[in-house]
Amino acid sequence: MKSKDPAVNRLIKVAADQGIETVWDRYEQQKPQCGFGELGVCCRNCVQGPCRVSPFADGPRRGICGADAHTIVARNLVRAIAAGTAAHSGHAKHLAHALHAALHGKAPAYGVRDEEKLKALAAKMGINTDLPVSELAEELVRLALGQFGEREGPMPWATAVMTESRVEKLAGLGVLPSGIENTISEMLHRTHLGVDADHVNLLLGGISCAVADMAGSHIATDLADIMFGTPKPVVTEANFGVMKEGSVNIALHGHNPVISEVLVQVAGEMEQDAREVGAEGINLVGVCCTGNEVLMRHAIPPLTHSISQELPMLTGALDAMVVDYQCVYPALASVAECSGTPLVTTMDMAKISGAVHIDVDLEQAREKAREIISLALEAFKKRQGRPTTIPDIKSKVVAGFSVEAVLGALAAVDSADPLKPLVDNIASGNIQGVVLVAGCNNVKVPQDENFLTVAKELAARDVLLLATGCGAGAYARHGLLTPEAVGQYAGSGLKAVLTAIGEAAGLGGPLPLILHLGSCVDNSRAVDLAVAVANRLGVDVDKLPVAATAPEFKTEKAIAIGTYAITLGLPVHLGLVPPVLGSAEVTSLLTSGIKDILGGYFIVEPDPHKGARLVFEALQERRRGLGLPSREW
Ligand code: NFS
Ligand code: SF4
Repeated sequence: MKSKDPAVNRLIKVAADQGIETVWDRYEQQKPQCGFGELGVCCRNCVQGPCRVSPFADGPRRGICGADAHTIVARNLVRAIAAGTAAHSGHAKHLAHALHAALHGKAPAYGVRDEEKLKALAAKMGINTDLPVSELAEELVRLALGQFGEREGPMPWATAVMTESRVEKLAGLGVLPSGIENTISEMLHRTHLGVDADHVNLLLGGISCAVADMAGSHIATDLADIMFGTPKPVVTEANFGVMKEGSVNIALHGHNPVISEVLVQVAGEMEQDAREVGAEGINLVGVCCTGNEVLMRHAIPPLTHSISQELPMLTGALDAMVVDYQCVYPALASVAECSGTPLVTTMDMAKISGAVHIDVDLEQAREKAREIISLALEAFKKRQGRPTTIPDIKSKVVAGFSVEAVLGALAAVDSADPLKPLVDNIASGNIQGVVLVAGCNNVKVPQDENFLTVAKELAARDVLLLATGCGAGAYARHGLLTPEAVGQYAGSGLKAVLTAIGEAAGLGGPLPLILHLGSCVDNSRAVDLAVAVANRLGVDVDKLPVAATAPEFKTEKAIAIGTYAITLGLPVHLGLVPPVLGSAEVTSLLTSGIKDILGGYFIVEPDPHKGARLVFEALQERRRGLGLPSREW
């Protein structure tokens, strides 16, 4: 089985019938995958290599330069963290540049849309909030851009978002980053041939880089909220059934809302143009995290996620796939060629050969967006009279749970102390703990299977679930982001709490079973929530019955996020084995030794039932530590 999503399976069959290759075919072609690579013991960091260290006694124990398995595994891991950090923080910097340009009259499509968030954030960062909005935004952007290079003293976007005791702990370990890009650069330096050859020291460097990743992700969330609005609950539908044969269907894919926000604006203005080509209108749909961004702010329906991204074109009804960057499979270009759907790349730093490239620069973003949508209108005209295959499968979705929205709902129960209902219910055991389910789909796992299993197991045991990224996308497509799913899957305690809050907040029923927090940079929202609860209780995050799981992760970004989550003190379950087993020391440090240092640690368990159980047991250990009643699995 390739996917748990019936719509995806139907389109995989269409691909097979048409002889179009997809990610699942290419995975088969790669088998057997290299065992050295899987263990993390392959090194290509210099041209004397590639070297690989053997896990067997009779094979080579060191690379040509003498690096042992521990050094090689640690170097590879740290490089992955650095790459993930570069991706999240590049995304953040792009937003900062857009806001900066807008403030200087050079990006007319952009500006400050959420003054309240701007003021709240400025206050948190120690900026005088009496300034007029434009000056306040200017100050904030300057501070944000100042997080990237080398700076004196720690970064406020790291220290202001953690508990004080966590800041002290990380300072004591010497792992507070001195600037995002400075830290990324240092990790590339340290992993070059002949620099850092102490795996513990390398991992500490990786932890520092992961803190930089958290800061970069946080900047991305914060600036997106300021420029495009802080999400509030929205209701829509997900999965292929949201495509409309008679409309111009445009998929927005990638990560950065800088481009998709303008496409949303301009598409709204081009409805008449669409009707002129015989369409009922323009139907925007989302893929991956750009899809999450526009879902959260504009209720744009999420179509599909991660490994199934090639399939929308096979419906014969997609009129453009517009991509920005990250997690965009190069394979899209070949499918575009077969299907005739224009694939449009929009950023000079992320082109795909075979795609149409229209650089959506800040100065002319609206004009470029018009050009892109016009291409889609042309494609719509051309496809008239051709058959389409749109799987008629869709689910209701309730999304848009920023921290502000969560606190807003809680405030309906207790306006003086919004966190109290949450904290009280955790203490009483109605809620056993809170688990963030994050990360990607991975072709090695039947799509969504681990997500579904983990959520059902934990919800039935009264665990409050939060989701981001393609994980949230999976839940959207399977109907778990709904109040209806509460009746079906929640344990009695969780059900009572979700119902009480939902009714107090005027929703006329429970909150959804799982709260959709946003894209992967929006894991920063989960950090804020955990830190708020920790501060409210006067303990650090590593004491809370809070954990994370990435049951189908794949990217370097996901590795960076997992590492910052353990750095904040969370147990983090991984549903695939990361490439570290080639070093017993690195493996044992990450899964147990580090617990004594940070409180957080990795739990690696590919079986999702067992993984859920281990996460639940980690929550129970924390409950006992706080003197709260605990439960058996
Ligand atoms: Ni996160 Fe989102 Fe999806 Fe994974 Fe990729 S789209 S940023 S990295 S694959 S969840
Ligand atoms: Fe081999 Fe060392 Fe070069 Fe890596 S850095 S490829 S282990 S010689």
